[in-house]
Amino acid sequence: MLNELKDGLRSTINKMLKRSIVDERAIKEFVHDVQRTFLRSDVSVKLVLELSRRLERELKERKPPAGISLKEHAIYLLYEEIIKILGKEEANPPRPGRGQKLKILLIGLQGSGKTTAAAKLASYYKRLGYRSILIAADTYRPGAYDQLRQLAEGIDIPVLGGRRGEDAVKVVERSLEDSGARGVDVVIIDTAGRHKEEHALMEEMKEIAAVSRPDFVFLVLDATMGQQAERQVRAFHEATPIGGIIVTKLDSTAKGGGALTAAAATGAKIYFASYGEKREEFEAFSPQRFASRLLGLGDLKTLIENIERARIEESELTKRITRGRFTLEDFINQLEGIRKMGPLSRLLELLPGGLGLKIPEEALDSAEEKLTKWKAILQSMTDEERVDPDVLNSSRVKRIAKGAGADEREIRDMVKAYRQARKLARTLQKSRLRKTGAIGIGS
Ligand SMILES: Nc1nc2c(ncn2[C@@H]2O[C@H](COP(=O)(O)OP(=O)(O)OP(=O)(O)O)[C@@H](O)[C@H]2O)c(=O)[nH]1
Ligand SMILES: [Mg+2]
Repeated sequence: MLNELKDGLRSTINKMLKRSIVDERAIKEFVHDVQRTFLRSDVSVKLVLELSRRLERELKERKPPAGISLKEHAIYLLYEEIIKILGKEEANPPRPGRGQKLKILLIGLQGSGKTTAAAKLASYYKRLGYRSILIAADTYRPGAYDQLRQLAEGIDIPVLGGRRGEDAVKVVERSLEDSGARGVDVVIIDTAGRHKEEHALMEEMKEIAAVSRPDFVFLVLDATMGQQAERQVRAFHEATPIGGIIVTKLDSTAKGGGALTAAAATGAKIYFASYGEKREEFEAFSPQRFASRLLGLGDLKTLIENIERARIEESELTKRITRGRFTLEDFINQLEGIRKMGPLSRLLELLPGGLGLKIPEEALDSAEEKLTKWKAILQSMTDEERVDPDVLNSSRVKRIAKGAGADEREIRDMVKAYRQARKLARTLQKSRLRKTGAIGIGS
């Protein structure tokens, strides 16, 4: 599915990975390639510009975590941006509560794939162990009922509904009554397609929504319409508030990127993606999974996991520092983590608000070099001393030095570096209290 987009993104990535130097020009070219690929997939110019501006800025300002190269980071940032334009959060498809009957209404333009999606949805719920029933409320199109019936037969789902020419609203009312006696968990109502957003047809759809009182309304959206999807989602939403979107035909269009991003841009969530006529070619939609697949996650999985872990470590440390809970032991433990992600001064750069705080360079350098020694020193301290090194006097220092095989001087250096870091932690904490603002690194 979305082969053009996939190919475009992968060749962009491969080009980047092959580079020996990533300079300003390389970044520009990378961003440019990304732009071209998305525009070809009919993603709106506005979204593409937003995405590429953010990508370029992040590439220049955000340093890669330790152990991650600039080009790998570029790919990761692209992954993050794709997730952003796909809707960020994963949508959890509605499920019937205990003893509840979940009523789902499908609406959408003619030929968008409602009937096919209705059967696929029933099959989805069946796999989860729910009993579904389908209601054919399309009384316009000849053979609509039979089409649904045929699709449902393969998955052994009962179909209720009306024949051509009947009043669709009455059909829905009657079928819902019938379904009441059958002890089902999920009722899926397939409606007639609207030619376009015509007033009269939208009115009938409203009426059907009024009598069926659905728990959830899905708009079925044909991906071949590309970025036009945005207008359509808004028009339908005005007539009947939409709970979520099912995007279909992602297999048969080069404009799928446009449809997905335009739909997500309305704020409505995409719940399912359909990429073929077969029942299996339909799945719950996850921006993360989708972005991974587009970029060829097979190769990038470890990279993404590494970066995410590094990000979490950074934000954990920031939290501790800004909370001002920062014992000698924390200090040593965190130095270990800092060593993995680069100098502490880097971490401070990441802090929001441009606090402009700096730990003296020597303190940092010596901390990095002497970390092993310091860990030994820490081992030789009592709990009391670790929590509050202020209790250290010369006889204690002598004792520790002996135990750790260190110079007394080294113990004093360590405590000095710790005090500086603690001071910084307290300053940060105060400034955070003043700002009560966000501290979310990596969020
Ligand atoms: N390639 C492809 N075809 C699909 C997909 N979903 C549906 N179709 C096909 O699109 C055509 C229309 O699908 P329907 O499910 O009948 O669409 P509908 O919205 O119910 O149509 P109306 O009831 O006439 O409004 C059928 O030929 C389906 O097989 C998909 O994800 N990929
Ligand atoms: Mg239909």
